Amino acid sequence: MPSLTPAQLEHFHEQGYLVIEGLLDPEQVLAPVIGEYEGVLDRLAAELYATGAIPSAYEDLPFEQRLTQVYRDSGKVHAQYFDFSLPQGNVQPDTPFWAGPAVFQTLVNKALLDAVESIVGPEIYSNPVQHVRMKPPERLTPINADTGLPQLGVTPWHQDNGVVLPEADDGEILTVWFSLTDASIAHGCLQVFPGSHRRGLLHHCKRPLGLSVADPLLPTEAPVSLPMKPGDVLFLTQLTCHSSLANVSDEVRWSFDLRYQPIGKPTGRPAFPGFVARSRANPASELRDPVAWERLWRDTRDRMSQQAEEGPFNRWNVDDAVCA
Ligand SMILES: O=C(O)CCC(=O)C(=O)O
Ligand SMILES: [Fe+2]
Repeated sequence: MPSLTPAQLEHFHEQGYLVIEGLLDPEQVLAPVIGEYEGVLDRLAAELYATGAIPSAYEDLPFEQRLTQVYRDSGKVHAQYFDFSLPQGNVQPDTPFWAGPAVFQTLVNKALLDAVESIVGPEIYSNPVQHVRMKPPERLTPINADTGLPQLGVTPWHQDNGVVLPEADDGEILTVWFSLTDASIAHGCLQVFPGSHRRGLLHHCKRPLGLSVADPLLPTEAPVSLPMKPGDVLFLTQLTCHSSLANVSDEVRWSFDLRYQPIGKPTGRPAFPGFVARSRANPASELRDPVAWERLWRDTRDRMSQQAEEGPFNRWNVDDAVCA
C-alpha cells in the first residue's frame, strides 16, 4: 500500500527531496544488516592479517573502530569489499562484493517499498545503482597518493541522473538514502539544493572527488543540510543536486543508497542486474530469494571479468570547456 501522504508527496515534488523520520525500524531492519556486516569485516580483517597487511585482526574492537583501524593499518579504504555493486571497470573474477541476505531483505523491506510505491507506482524495479558507504572519520581515513585527498570523504555536488547513461533520462529513478548510524552534520550527512530538480540535467565534470556538477552551473542559494537518525529515510529525484559533507566526527557514517524505478524502463546502467521488487500486476515476477539476488551479481562479475570493458558508464567528456 502506498504510504506517503499527499502533503509529503507535494513536498517531494516541489522541493525534489523528502525525509521520512523513523520509516525503518532500527532493531528489526537495521540491526540484522549490521550483524551481517560484522561477519564481512571479520573476513576482511582475517584475510589482511593472513597476508601481513595488518599487524592484528583486531577481533576485540567494536565494528566502527575495527573498520577504521583495519583501513588505517592497511593504508586502504576497502569499500568494494562491502559494497553490493561492482566497480565500473577492471572487474576481476575475484573482485569482492557483498550481496548478503540481510542486505537483500532491506532492499525489499515492506515499509520502504510502500513509501517507494507512493512515488514510483505499483510496478517497482530495483535499479542496480546502489551502494553501502562506510565513511570513516576523515582524520583517520587513508589518503589517496594521486590526489592527496582522503580515499573516502565528501561526495561532491551531483545529480544521480548525471552518473548514469542517457537511456535513463526520460525515466523516473528514485534515490532512497538512509543511514545505519547517526548521520549528523558532523558525521557528514547529505545536503541538497531544494528545487534544483527543476533545472534539468546539468553538465557534470570528472573531478578528483568524482563526477560533479560544473561549478558555474551550481545553484547560488544556500543548500540545506539533512542530518538524519538511523531509521530515517531520504528520497531524492534523479535531478536533485546533492552532496555530502566531510565526516569530522569520531564515528563511522554508514549509509545505504538504493534506487527504484518503474518496471520496464532503462536503468541507465545496463551492465548491472536489477530485479522486480514489487509487482501488483504480476506478483510471481517478484524476486524473493536472496541467494538468487547474490547470483545475479556473481554472474555479472563473471561476465564482466571475461569480457572487454563494458563502458562507458556515463556521458561526460573530460575535455569539455565548462570543466576547465
Ligand atoms: O552518501 C553519500 O555520501 C552520497 C550519496 C549519494 O550521492 C547518493 O545516495 O546518491
Ligand atoms: Fe548521489
